Amino acid sequence: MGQTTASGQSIQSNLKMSSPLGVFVALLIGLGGCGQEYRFEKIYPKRSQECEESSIAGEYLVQWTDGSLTFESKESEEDLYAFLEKNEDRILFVERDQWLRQESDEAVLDSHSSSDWAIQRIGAKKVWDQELIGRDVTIAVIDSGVDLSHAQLQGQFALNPKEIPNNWIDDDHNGLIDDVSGWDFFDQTPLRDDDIGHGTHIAGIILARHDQGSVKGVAPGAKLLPIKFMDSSGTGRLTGALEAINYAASMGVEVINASWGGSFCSLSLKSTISQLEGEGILFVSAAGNNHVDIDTYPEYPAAYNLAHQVTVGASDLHDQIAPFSNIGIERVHILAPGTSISSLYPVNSFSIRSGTSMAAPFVAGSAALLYGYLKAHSKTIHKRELPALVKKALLESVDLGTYSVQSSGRLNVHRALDRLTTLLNQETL
Ligand SMILES: [Ca+2]
Ligand SMILES: [Ca+2]
Repeated sequence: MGQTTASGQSIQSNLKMSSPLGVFVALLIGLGGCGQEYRFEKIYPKRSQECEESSIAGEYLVQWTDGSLTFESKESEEDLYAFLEKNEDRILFVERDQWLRQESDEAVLDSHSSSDWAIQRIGAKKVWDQELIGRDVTIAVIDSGVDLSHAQLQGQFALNPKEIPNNWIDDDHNGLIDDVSGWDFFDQTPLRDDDIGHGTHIAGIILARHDQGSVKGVAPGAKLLPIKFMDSSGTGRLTGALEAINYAASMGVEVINASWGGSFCSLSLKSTISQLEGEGILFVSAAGNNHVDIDTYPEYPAAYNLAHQVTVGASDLHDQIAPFSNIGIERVHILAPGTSISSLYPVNSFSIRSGTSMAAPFVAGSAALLYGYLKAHSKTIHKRELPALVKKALLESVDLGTYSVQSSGRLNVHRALDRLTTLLNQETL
């Protein structure tokens, strides 16, 4: 559990001092002299135009030496320096809070969903035909919320078994009252809705029921943990994203879908995502829509290139890279359909959207199908090994093209399942 300071708000965190972070912090401390200059060395990120533009004035994350993370609001830099001086020995670093944003264009309303070109393209039906639909797998969609009333999402939500609904009591003592099905970290309330339909569209791509409407989710047997941190403008705070990631991990999800980005400089985002590997969680991130090479112009979390992370660019109907999609031969791993995607929209409606935001959930849903297979067929593998195994199967089974991404290809989940079974056979030999 996180530490709480007089003015700080606790964030649940399992953060331990990983060695690169440790080296970095040691370097920071080593570089520092004494007095105000020393304290300034603990403030991250350093001033740069990119960081300055996305930073939120007066709002900070504090990484304490005991591994906990808290928020602090400071009206002036003098207040911040005084706080740092007072707690000098116990603070590893202080980071400015930042804005993050969604990775899709505006939704076009659709009277009923029509095109399912994308689901056909990735070969999902051949996996469903083997009765693999993502059973016993939970996916967190960390986004703008979700339309809880949508007919195609009924019965698809992961429930917190230890929390009794609507009794104003935090029955499971996790600090959140009545968090029965996800949480809203923007308003700090139980999740109610989705202001902009972004999270609902993503949820539909991943696991819309097949028996209630025309959208076919990739993994209709999986469960959804909807976590909100973005508001009606499609932006959210880094602090909210960190809380959401830690909450998803505490609820035991297998896959996290992160169709947002825009951080140019965060220590805490990387260290928090890094912790997921030990929990067996695959982190699926949208590559971003700026039409840049993120190997050269990195933005995060897309460009972290962690072992348990898959970063997804968007392809179109003709299997070309979508004109808006970011690329990167090292840091973007795979393409998936991301233009003119039909999916769900609030309230109980449909829309068409484009963006790498839409490509990531095809991979997240496909990963859920593979996790479902592993849960059913291979119980001996340690959970820590699962994300890298699923990632390997996804990347080594792509439909190849001449794309500037690590796998040089576009997602094919049917072939990924074949590849996974081959990899498992090799392991047992
Ligand atoms: Ca609770
Ligand atoms: Ca309760």
